[in-house]
Parts: sequence; C-alpha cells; structure tokens
Amino acid sequence: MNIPRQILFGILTTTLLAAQALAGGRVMFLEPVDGATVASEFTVRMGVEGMTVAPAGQLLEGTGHHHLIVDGKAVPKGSVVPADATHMHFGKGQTETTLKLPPGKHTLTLQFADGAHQSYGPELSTTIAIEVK
Ligand SMILES: [Cu+2]
Repeated sequence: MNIPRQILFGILTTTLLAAQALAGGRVMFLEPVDGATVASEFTVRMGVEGMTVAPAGQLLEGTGHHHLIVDGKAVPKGSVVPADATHMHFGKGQTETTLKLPPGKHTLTLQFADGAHQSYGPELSTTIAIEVK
C-alpha cells in the first residue's frame, strides 16, 4: 500500500498532539532562563502548553493558573498550593510578574494548579536555578 506522504504526516502530527494532551501539557519559564544571572528586581514570564490559563474560582477541566515558588519545590498532586511569602498565586490568570529577591543563588519553581488551587503535581511543574546580583 502506498500512503501519500501528506496523509502520513497528518497522522503523525495528530498522534503527537494526542500524546501531549494525554500527558496533560507542560509549564515553562519564558523568562528568566535556567542558569540566568538577574538584577535584584526582575521580570518572570510563565508559559503553559496543553492547558489553558483561567482565573481561580471555577473548576474547569484543562484549565488552571500559575504559582511561583521561591526556593521550594513542586506541590504534590491534589494538594492545595499554600499561600505565603514563598508561594505566590496568580489567580487572576496573570502570566507575568516582577520579583524582588536578595542577592545569591535561588530556585524558582512554576506550579500549575486548578481553579481551587489544587496542584496538578510535579508533571505540571518546572524548576530553574538563577543567581541574583
Ligand atoms: Cu492558586
């Protein structure tokens, strides 16, 4: 059987997209990059693929909002993300913020969670290391 190249490519693309959807997507820092040296006040831009950013308050499948954790780690799946000095919620659906940190080495963890702030777990989390001047 001779399957036209375009159809084959279409099937492959559909399979890849389906696999990504099953995996539940991923989050990433658009800024700063891992290993970056930044000023004491700097911009953080948060990205997500395979999920939609929505304001907190409503539980809608496939949606959630970003959380930024300074010098901490991902929140276990299903646990509510704490709201304290090192766990910031972006419950209005923000994807950008300005952070001010003391000089030295820090880690930034991005955690995606649902409309009730329940974590989607380490699968929808990422951590980068930065150095503040
Ligand atoms: Cu939240």
